[in-house]
Amino acid sequence: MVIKKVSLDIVAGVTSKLPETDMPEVALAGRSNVGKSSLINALMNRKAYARVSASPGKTQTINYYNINDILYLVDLPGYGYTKASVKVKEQWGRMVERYLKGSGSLKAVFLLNDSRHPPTASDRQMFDWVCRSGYRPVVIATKSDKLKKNDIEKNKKIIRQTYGMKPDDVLIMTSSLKKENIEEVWQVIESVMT
Ligand SMILES: Nc1nc2c(ncn2[C@@H]2O[C@H](COP(=O)(O)OP(=O)(O)OP(=O)(O)O)[C@@H](O)[C@H]2O)c(=O)[nH]1
Ligand SMILES: [Mg+2]
Repeated sequence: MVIKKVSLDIVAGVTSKLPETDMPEVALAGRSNVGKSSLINALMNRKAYARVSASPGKTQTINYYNINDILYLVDLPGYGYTKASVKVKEQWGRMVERYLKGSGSLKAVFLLNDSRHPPTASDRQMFDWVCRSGYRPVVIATKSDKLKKNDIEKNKKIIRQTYGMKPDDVLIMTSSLKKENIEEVWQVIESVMT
């Protein structure tokens, strides 16, 4: 995708009504600090348009990034932030559930997973949630620059097994820092847009 124009069009808070958009949406879900905002920046070919957290749990809103007026990349707030209060966690769950159930334009949900670690219980819950909502799971493993070459295939296998992914389910190892496999992620986005 040649990026001609990006803009943060909509910021939806925990209690706000979610917008009905007229462009396809691809959402990114994952634990706090996994690298969602960084991946969005890499996809948009911008250094720091989406806010990257120094401290986890920064993105507490659903942010809609308009790409070339043809697509929204939707940055969902991170889950699994242990320091968040029970109330915040509940609000998070309700907001994301509302989004997954309610968005008429949602085409795919990308599940981001740190490439160094096997999926956690909350990752697996999110994975099941996405599948049950009728979406094909697409797993994006992040921060692959932190892995030794030898561990790439090994960790891919562990992630696949832990989620119970089917052989034709997509898993892409990425590094937003090194811009690795970002084009592959774009190919998946483009394949689900129509
Ligand atoms: N080495 C490396 N670090 C990364 C990569 N992607 C993200 N990070 C770092 O991981 C931290 C979290 O990144 P974010 O993109 O803010 O993560 P997030 O998932 O948006 O976090 P929340 O908004 O809190 O849910 C930051 O310090 C990033 O610089 C990557 O590909 N490689
Ligand atoms: Mg973020």
